Amino acid sequence: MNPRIPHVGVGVIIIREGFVLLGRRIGSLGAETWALPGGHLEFGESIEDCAVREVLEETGLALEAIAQGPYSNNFFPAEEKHYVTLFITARCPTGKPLVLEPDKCSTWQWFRWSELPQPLFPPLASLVRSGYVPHDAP
Ligand code: 8DG
Ligand code: MG
Repeated sequence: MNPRIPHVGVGVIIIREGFVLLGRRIGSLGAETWALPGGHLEFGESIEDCAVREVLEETGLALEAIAQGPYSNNFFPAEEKHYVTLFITARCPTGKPLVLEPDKCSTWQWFRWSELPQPLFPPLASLVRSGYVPHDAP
């Protein structure tokens, strides 16, 4: 991938009973940080389809009530990478998140927005700094 152009990432804010789902990243950009499920937008794909696909690939969970969220703009100086992250909000009332890509994520856990773990993946850290709070998950 050409590192000298901005890339589009999708981050999915899955809300269940006031908690949001985060995974601990391993082995790539932002290793050891906590991130929303998500990934690269594929060529020709809609943002919503990307959210559904990435969450299914990574956790096995099926999304409902998918809605557009805010965005963040992040430059990663050490890696010379630049991502614009488009956030999506969604519900997922049932099902246990599975670690389906163990080379990319070591664990999934539910957190309250007011009690997020550290360190956060920079796109999520930017979102928190912006003052954004998901509906029904303060
Ligand atoms: P690749 O194998 O094609 O390189 O990527 P992939 O399979 O799509 O990797 P991924 O782990 O699904 O996507 C991770 C990339 O997505 C990550 O390196 C940067 C980008 N990304 C953002 N924002 C967010 C986010 O909030 N959460 C996640 N999980 N990935 C994000 O730009
Ligand atoms: Mg992916």
